[in-house]
Amino acid sequence: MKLVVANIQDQDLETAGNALTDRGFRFTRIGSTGGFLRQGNTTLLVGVEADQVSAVVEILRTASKRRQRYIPLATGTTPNGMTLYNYIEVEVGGATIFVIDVDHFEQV
Ligand code: 2BA
Repeated sequence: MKLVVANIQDQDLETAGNALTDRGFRFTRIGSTGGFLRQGNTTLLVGVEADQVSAVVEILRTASKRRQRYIPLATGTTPNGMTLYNYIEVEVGGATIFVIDVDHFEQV
């Protein structure tokens, strides 16, 4: 058995979740925060048999969109002490996916 750990953007959660449910995959969603942007995102945990991993990855690939984010970068200060910012563009997504071997699984 495998555990697919997937980080997706919150905006893609409904599409991804519906597609996984429609195909009969069970999953847990966890609210998470990206370390770089410090903005909310979602982590999905999907437990599947090894031969189903590619189907899950394909669903996530289809559901997850790439988007632009803009983050402030301090570039200096004005004479009266106000901080000046420039915004830099960062591309986020689709999905960041890890596939982990599961040593043991049971529901009691
Ligand atoms: P964040 O850490 O907030 O990163 C958001 C986006 O910022 C990243 O998009 C990437 O384009 C950029 N970024 C991240 N770290 C950077 C750095 N040190 N320098 C320049 N740009 C940087 P994605 O790569 O699509 O990642 C989206 C989210 O997926 C991440 O949000 C994080 O929550 C998760 N993630 C990505 N790679 C990961 C990893 N190796 N381990 C754990 N989580 C990861």
